[in-house]
Amino acid sequence: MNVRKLLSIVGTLLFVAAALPAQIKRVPPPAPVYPVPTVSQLAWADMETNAFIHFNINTFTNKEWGYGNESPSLFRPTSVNTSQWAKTLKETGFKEMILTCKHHDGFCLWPSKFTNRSVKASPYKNGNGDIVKEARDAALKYGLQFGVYLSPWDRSRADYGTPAYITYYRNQLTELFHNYGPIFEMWFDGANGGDGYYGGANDKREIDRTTYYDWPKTLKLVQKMAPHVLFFSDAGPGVRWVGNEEGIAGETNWNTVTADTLYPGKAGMEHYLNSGDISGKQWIPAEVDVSIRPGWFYHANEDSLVKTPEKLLGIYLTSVGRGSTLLLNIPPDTTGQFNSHDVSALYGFKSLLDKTFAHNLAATATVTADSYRGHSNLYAAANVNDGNKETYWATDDHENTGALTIELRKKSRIQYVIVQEYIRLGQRVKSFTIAVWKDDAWQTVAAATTIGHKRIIKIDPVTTKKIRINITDSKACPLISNVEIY
Ligand code: FUL
Repeated sequence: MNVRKLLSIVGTLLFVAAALPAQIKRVPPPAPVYPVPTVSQLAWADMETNAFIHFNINTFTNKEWGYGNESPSLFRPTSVNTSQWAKTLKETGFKEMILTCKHHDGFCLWPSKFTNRSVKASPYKNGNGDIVKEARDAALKYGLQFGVYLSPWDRSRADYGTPAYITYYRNQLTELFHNYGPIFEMWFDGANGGDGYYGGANDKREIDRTTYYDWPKTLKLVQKMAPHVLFFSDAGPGVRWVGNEEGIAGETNWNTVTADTLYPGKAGMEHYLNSGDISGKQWIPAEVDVSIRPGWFYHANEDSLVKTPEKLLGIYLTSVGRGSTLLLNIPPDTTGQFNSHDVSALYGFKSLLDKTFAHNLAATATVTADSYRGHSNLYAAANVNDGNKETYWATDDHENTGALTIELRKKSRIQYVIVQEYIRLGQRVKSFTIAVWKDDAWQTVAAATTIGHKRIIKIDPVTTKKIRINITDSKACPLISNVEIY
């Protein structure tokens, strides 16, 4: 072998060696930006649309809040069919069903051994019925998660306001968690209105909401029975209230808050819960609870006021589309089934959703980035349209901005851009813009703040071949797991 040839081989080897490492070498993943979600919180975020079911004596008395003196004999549904609830929910895309096992009036939908104020004192199945069991079984049958709502405020109990009631409340929680699991989510309502029947006292009872319930002890009790259960309350610790009941998460929506700065009635609390806190110390995402009707319980005179599919799509965009999970309430009517008005609104919503997000133009697009982490394919731009939410585009550490360019197969009319962060390693993006290539230039068509689990940006319809997502600020290097375009 002559010297020339040898040098050429050595040169080639050196060139290959220099080019290879970035592709092959395992570039370390980005460090988490704390706090980060738990496994249950991640699963909850992916569920996106869940259902609330308000059903009890109020359904028959046409009230929203029972006073606590209503006779259990009023609870007389004619043809309860929890499979109809679960089947409808499953077919319209819902992933969980949370039932009001006991609302503020104290009537229990299961035959609790700690009170007579329950289905067992009602005409339903001659006192042998158990709606909680029927609902749980139907949820399991249709592959839905099951959640329970047990109102902390009880206007029926003589002992409400004393320590004895807290024992009663904990006994009931134990009963629910022992007999009706697996329970995915536990809903602690913050309402404590004051006046009530209270075993005949007919008075007004104020409790100190920060101390009376001794929540840390109650949560520990439940966690022993169900270690992964998600607790909803105004301030978490699993999921927080979104601060309104209109279906609207903040346009800026951090999954983080500092829960111990919150207390009921604090000025500005609703706003804080709505937007979260960029420097929050805990991961407590907002859940958007809203009813399909004006009220939470069924009232025949609201049949004409059931939200339309278009309205529900709007709510989807301001909840799921702002990085939250939607909890939509559908109240069974006096038969014990979802009313036909609500059922057709749900199917209408589902078909509108399917139609709106039918054909993801990004799936067949070519995506490039101005930079990507360590020049490693592990973090390349192509990860955002590979259909795998576990892979993501990332930039180098300290590179808190970056741009993704999505080139479609052909010029298309677009109206929605969906972006998702890889939140397993924390929520990062503070601001971003969307631009489209039009008239030989990039034109900015939207500017927004947070992304989180999912951000859906609706733009004025435009025909283009190229879309650019510019991350303009982030807490640390941005991690984008998914982009879709419709
Ligand atoms: C509120 C309650 O007072 C309503 O009746 C309903 O249950 C809603 C989900 O939460 O605080």
